[in-house]
Amino acid sequence: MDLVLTGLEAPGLAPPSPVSSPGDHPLGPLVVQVAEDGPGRLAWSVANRGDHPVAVRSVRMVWEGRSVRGPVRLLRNGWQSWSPSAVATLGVDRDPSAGPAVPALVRQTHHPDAEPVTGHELRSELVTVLVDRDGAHLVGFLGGDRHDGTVRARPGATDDRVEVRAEAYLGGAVLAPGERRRLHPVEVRRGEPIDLLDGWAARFGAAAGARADAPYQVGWCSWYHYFTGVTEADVRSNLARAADWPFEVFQVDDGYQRAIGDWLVTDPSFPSELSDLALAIAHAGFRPGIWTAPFLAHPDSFVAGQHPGWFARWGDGDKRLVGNVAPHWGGNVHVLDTTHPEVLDHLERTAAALVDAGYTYLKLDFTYAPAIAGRYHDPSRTPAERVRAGYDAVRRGAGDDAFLLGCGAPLGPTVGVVDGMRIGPDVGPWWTNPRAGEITRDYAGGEPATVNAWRSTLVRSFLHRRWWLNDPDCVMLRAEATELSPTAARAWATAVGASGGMALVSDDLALLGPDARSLLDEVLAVGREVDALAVAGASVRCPDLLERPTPTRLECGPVRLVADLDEARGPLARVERS
Ligand code: 9PG
Repeated sequence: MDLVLTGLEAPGLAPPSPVSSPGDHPLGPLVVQVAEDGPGRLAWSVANRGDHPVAVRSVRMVWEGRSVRGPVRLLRNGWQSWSPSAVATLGVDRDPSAGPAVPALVRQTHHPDAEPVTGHELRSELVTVLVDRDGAHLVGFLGGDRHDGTVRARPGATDDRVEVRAEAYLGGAVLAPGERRRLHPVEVRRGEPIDLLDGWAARFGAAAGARADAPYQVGWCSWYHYFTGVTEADVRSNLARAADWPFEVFQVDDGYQRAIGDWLVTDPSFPSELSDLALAIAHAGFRPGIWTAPFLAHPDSFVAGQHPGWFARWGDGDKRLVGNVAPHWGGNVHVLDTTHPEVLDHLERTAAALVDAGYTYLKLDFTYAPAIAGRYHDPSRTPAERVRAGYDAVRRGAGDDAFLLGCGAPLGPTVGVVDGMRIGPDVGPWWTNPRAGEITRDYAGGEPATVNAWRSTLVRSFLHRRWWLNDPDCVMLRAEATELSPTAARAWATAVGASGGMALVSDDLALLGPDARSLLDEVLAVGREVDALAVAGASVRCPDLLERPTPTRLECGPVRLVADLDEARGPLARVERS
């Protein structure tokens, strides 16, 4: 296929405009400037050329794919940590938003633009690779902190055509008269799919000032055994058994806090001061880590009671914007307005207080929330800028030495702020979820299930040490109090090792015997080896990324993950060496 630039679009503001060359192109009240910026790379900007403020939803470059020798397969990269990521086929698969009865909040949680897609259009965030029988093209943005970047592809008017759009999503950000915004450059390149992705990730990471040099992380996390029922006694009993384990981080997850939003006040199940618990963790020889969902607050939290003006709104009235509907948190939680200076100050002070209390590893969760469309204090900010502003405030408060782990996070805006990133959905003490899709419908691939974490760990392996340390999510090694079979638990742990990513154990250590320990030792040996190769510049690649809906292979240097995910028998995986 040949990709030919054919047009520019500003949906809702102007009719599509044909374009074949760089230059200044009027588009309704806007002018879009396109310039060649090195081989296979277009720089662009958008300006408001009128006398009135203009709310800009998105600006798009359009390519026509000609002489296509289909079928066309493409990578669908999800928007945030948990969003499903896998191969799809144009003309066959549908965007999950096009499916039946998807709740709005599910769409808002998995795309910068929650509007459902129509027809056979498919979306991928930040980057895609399109493959036909002639070869592969990459279309990718080289940055993500000014705006989201969505690649949209759809079948063309004839079988030998496709349409590809690179959409700078500004989410209705208001441009003042005369104001110009630089947009993230877009790369269009030909090559081998995995090489293309690897090179793109490296260039993106370098341009975004990625923090990709933290040490390999090994630790313990409370979530996947105790969930919200965790108590201080549970944490302390695991701490008492941890001395013989090779952990560096000991991380308390959701459940210690009085309410979502009140991160410095503990629930009665955690009677000690947060700083006393951190001291106990540090005395045991570990780095204290703690979970927060910094941009959310429950209506009953102190922060919501004291600062009713700190929330994003929706509609015309005073209703607070909902960021998540979580039964385990007692209903709706609301989105803090990260364009409000007082909120940013609060985020900075809260992060500083947690670090002062001893927690130098912060897991920052549900951080997609300020990207949700709503009414914000500063309407000139894009959704990506709202997320980035919140992260920057946390980083200011936590300081340069803190380890920040993004989670539930849009990937683009957070490169350069976080040290680690959850790059997939939650694992769970189960391989598949028998009730998958009951609420989330065609987004079932983003729900908590170990197979879903497996898929993203392989598909997004190439981001490791290019943008941050990949966090594939926790390993679970126990043989009781779990629905994971011992072979499935082993298969998952083996993939975590082969990915070179962060390795946190999430079990009640009282349930683990010598077998669990030797499995962990095996996983860490492979993990450290792969991670060291990645630090030295090797890529962690998934050769069957575009070959099957759930890939089975990873390669880095001499290390090869080989798996068989047979449904009936259950997953098997092992590491081989070449
Ligand atoms: C704590 C957990 C863990 C986990 C995170 C994240 O939509 N939901 O109801 C939903 C619940 C939990 C969840 C994601 C979504 O998991 O990924 O590691 O920290 O929060 O609540």
